[in-house]
Amino acid sequence: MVDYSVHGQVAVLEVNNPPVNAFSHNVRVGLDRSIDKAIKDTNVKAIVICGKGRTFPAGADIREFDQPHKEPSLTLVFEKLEKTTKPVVAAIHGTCLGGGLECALFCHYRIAQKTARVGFPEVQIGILPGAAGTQRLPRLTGLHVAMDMITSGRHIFAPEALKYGIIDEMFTGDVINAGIKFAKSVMNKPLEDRCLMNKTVKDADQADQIADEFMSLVKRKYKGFEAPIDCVKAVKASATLPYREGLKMESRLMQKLLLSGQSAAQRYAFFSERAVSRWKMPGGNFQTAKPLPIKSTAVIGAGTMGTGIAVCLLNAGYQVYLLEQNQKFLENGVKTIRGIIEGSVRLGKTPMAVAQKAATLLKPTMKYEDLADVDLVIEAVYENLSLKREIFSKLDKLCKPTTLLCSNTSSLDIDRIGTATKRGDKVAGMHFFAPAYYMRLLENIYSTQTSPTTAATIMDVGRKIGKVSVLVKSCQGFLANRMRGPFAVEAYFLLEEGSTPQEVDSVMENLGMPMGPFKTGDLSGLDIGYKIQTELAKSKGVELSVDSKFLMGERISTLTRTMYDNGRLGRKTGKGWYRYEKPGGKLATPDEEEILERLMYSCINEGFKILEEGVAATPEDIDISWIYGFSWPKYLGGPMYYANRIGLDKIYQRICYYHENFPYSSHWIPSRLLLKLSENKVPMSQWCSGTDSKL
Ligand code: 3H9
Repeated sequence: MVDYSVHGQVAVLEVNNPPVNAFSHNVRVGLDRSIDKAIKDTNVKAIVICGKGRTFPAGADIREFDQPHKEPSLTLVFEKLEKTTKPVVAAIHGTCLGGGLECALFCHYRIAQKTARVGFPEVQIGILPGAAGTQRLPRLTGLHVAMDMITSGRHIFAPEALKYGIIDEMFTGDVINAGIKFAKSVMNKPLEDRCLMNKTVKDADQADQIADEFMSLVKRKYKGFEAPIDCVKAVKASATLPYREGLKMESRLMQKLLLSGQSAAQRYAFFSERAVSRWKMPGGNFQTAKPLPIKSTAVIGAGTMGTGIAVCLLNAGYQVYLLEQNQKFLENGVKTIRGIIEGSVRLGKTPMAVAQKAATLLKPTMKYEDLADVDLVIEAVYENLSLKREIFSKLDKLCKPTTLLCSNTSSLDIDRIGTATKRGDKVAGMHFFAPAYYMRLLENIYSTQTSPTTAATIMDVGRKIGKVSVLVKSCQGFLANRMRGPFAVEAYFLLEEGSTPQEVDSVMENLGMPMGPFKTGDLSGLDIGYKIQTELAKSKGVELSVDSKFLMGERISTLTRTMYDNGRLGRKTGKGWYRYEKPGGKLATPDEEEILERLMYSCINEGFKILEEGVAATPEDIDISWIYGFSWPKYLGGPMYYANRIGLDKIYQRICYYHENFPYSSHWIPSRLLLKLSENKVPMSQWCSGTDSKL
């Protein structure tokens, strides 16, 4: 776990715990012993700590947080480093994060490869840097930088770290050689001044002011999250309390956070985000299928979605043909793309070099023939099956045989789009969420024809453009919108029964969602729901009227049509739910619990159906879709995680209750899988798709 070697008078302690050299219990024990050995060896005059393989330790082992603590603690081990009379150098490469950075802050010197990153990402898993990080970083950088890094969790590259004094020197080339060379240069220098615990915080006199500034910032920016608030308190303590007292405060806050439900949910989200990349589908999985190389791409349609998708592809270095049907739409699209990229450069989110390259990669066109040689086409025209089929049939005829043809449809059946071509195996869905250049979720959809190679390729493209990609089976609405369906529909029904949009929104916002369903509807445009409803009716051969309350025996809301007919399409027309007259119904206003249950339990029920049918392979796929597609708060872990916390028994009973009361809403028909899982008390780790069910 820690490789020990001596090079002349320098002992090298190389942490060896792939993939990220996390400080698990074995590593702590190994490091402790290696430090003792180096201290005892009279030939050794200096010590270098580094990581084997791809990185310096990236922190404590997060998987151990759910287990009983085993000694030695990180702080206990690290303190030996500062106390020794031999200089200790942290030689950093890769990602030096969390406990890894804390380790480096106990060393007397820190040097880093130019491409290395350092940071304290603990806040993102609902905790704080609890091995003295909150007390030591401010002693190096001052309060302002420390508050910023610790409350945001952002990683910084070596040049920025050098500017703040977090590292002493940058190097290029081999880590061990650089470490040894540096260690030799400081071998006989006094260490007193290099021990951070002896230092004071330089801007301590402004502690109140800086802490107040960050407290109001984190309360606004990370509404509902507990950890950022405790990070501010702990960092402030570095300036207002003696070192040892500050450590006690840090430890108290860390224990509190570790036991909080929020941290457990955020850790679940961390591992789920990684788990969804291990996709599987009939005939293949992430291990058996290899992605095809993709260089050039095309986006069809330069509207809101098409331009957003083009920005994602351009920023990742793909060539993009942007196709529109007339010059004016095309010019507007190009203008939008430039505007988004320039705005992102101004905010410091996109480097200038990337933006300049993107400009050369964009190829606006009105000719389908220009797409003949591209490797991947993403169609992003409006939701109309016959139009999409027409486009796919045209593409099939003119594109080279290996081109993958994908649709950004949010609801239409991929099988029915694929049958318009003779290459169903190369047709798939790539469903982006608006705004596409910002939202992290990419829902990739396979049909009965799609090959695992196509799935592997679009999952790979998703990763390269920085999305969290989830692979799901095609069905009406796919995973995200299908599960969101009952949520939106119940919200409309509650209005018809006397609630106000404000009431419904505030219940969901109090739960932790950044926006309730009506504010979200105003934002994305109320015409979308109307078009989906009309398309669905059309596909069933039904003509809806303004009074239609049922579609094929299923209750529907008349409000969808009313809003559309009145031009209340949301923010884009300046009026939507938030300028809509209150329905003056005489029915009693439902209480908050009912709002919460009807919105959440209806979609949780759908989630279990999605799992049962194998549309999603795991509950993690569902939760990650909600976190990155609908901004579900990570500290609640996702709707399926939330259901597990509430208890499947209770959820099932309430779903039965609503089913009895609302027999014309099929989304209340209880999921069979939910019943089985609740009856058999199956732990969440074993909820899986129908075909794999161990029941
Ligand atoms: C901490 O340090 C607390 C202390 O302050 C105080 C303690 C008292 N533990 O992301 P990847 C796994 S808290 C366990 O796909 P990349 C990960 O699940 C910690 N496992 O790679 C995945 O496993 P699998 C503070 C971890 O190259 C595999 O490693 N540190 C940990 O895209 C590869 O990960 C953090 O929060 C861990 N700490 O990104 C850093 N880290 O293959 C969290 C990773 O089975 N980690 N794994 O799915 C990261 O941000 C990224 O993993 C990193 C590499 C940037 C390092």
